[in-house]
Amino acid sequence: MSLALQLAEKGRFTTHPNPRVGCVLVKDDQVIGQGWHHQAGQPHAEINALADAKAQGNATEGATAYVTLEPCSHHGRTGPCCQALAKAKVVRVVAAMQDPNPQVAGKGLGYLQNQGIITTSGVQQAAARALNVGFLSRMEKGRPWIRLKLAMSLDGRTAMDNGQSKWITSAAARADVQRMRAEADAILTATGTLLADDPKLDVRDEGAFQLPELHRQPLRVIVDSKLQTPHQARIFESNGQVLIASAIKGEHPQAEVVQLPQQNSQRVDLIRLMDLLGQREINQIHVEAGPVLAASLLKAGLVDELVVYMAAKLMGNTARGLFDLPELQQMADAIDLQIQDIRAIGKDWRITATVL
Ligand code: AOF
Ligand code: ZN
Repeated sequence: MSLALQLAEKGRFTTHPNPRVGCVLVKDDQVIGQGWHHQAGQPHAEINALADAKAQGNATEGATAYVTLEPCSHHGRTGPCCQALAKAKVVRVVAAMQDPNPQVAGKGLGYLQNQGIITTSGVQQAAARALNVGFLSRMEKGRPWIRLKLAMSLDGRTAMDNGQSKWITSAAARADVQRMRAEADAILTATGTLLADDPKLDVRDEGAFQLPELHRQPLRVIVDSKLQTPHQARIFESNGQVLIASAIKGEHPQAEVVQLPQQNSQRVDLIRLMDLLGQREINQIHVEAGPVLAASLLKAGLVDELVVYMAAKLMGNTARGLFDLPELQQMADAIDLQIQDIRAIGKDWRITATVL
């Protein structure tokens, strides 16, 4: 299963909107075939592993299949993997987890059992879930998994009072951010950030980060309540689509505009936006925005993971903080986080945390 998880990992940047899945076929204690899912529309991991065994001249009869996700039972873009495994006469299927996709959910394993195949589920489940946080969030909650990326000085500042913020972190941290953008299906920002920094918010080779093969530009989503995104903004320069979420009705020459006003306010309803993105098969969102959108997402319970790069700089008391949360007055109001990981990235530190 560890090998199957490593194979699944190879699809990290390319399987969208499908999950990342790996499969290993074992017979007489030997690996006889390996495969992973590369891209939606292409064969699933199991089919690739069976083809690999065949290409090597290995008979699959009597083999055990280790799969990081329950084999599918539906006719989607491709045929059902559970049937292919049964046809290949495997005798045992070990899955890391059930597929939460309602089209499959238990039916794949059920089919295999009916064919007399021994099944096990739940082996290395935590690792398998971690690999597909986005797909699981969309299937289980109907909305994408959201990661908020921030950069700050040692004294917790994210921009000078005049708005300057280039650059707080080093080139190594910026290359790390490219990798995170690349694994997301969509990048979310706000007009304030476009007006202040005019970022491209695309995925590109940067430093040690090289664009993965088969990669496509993520959808860029702009929260733009008053429809102020400039027609010439650099976000429109790269390939890939841009979606503007606005509180007012209107059009934009460079992007699709959806009107999603919050009740009794001039702002965009972020929960409805996430539901819409879930319907559009967006699994994972990467947010790069300023303190206003960061705070709104946090308050709406829409931050699944916070990634903060901390640079060894002091920016002083007139510089701006990470979250615009003026309503926090008492220590009792403080928002508690749980740190999941801290590591050095070049000269900077990267802190990964979740909201408690
Ligand atoms: C598997 N093995 O490698 C993957 C699975 O549209 P399709 O035909 O590609 O089906 C996509 C669905 O199949 C996806 O939503 C998920 O439930 C499952 N993905 N299943 O047996 C795989 N990628
Ligand atoms: Zn399948």
